[in-house]
Amino acid sequence: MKTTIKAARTALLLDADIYPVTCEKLSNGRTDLEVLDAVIEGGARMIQLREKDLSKRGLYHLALKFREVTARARVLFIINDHLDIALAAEADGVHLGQDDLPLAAARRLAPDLILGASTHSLEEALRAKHDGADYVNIGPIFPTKTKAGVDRLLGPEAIAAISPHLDIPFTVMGGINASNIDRVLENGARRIAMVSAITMAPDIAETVRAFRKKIRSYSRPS
Ligand code: 3NM
Repeated sequence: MKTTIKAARTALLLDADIYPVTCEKLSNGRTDLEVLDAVIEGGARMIQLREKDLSKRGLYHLALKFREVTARARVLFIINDHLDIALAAEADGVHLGQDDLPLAAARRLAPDLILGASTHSLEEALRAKHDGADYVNIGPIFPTKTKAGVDRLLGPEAIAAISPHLDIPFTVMGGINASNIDRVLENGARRIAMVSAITMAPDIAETVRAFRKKIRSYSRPS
């Protein structure tokens, strides 16, 4: 049977453990492309290009380069916020916040893309699923300086409370690092999205390798 493009993308999503998210200004002088190379070297199977300060044109050109590298490495490539850029650059998916294009509209325009949604409660997560999300991110789990205005912390226990009600993959995010990753894993998370704990690391590839090993030391979700 011929594998559809959506099925191939979903298989990569299911395989992902660590989910690095870019932020060039938090990358200790390294470019997003250098960070990309390093996370791939460390074994990441999924990456999100998230650059809030770039022009749309600039983001599009960067996305083309990300597409080239991620296609070669067979890494799932998601773009934050911009469905049009995701389609134009032939990314694998788009990640949408609560104030972005509604998921249902994105789904109508892009049946083959992986749609991810930022959610901050069970209600938002269930609505996102209903509206066509392939995965949801649950956050913020811990305090983070990376994103302004996310001050209603969920805490790691929220993962155990929310996840039994979800039958789609979920990622967790917000302030997760080497000192607290066990607490999200103990509460059932198996796909972990991170900005600064990866982008600020002195040795990004080694850091990703260590996080992946840690995640994989817990059992995979059924
Ligand atoms: N979204 P760090 S928390 C981009 O909860 C983002 O929706 C969040 O960065 C949410 O890993 C967050 O450096 C920032 O804490 C995550």
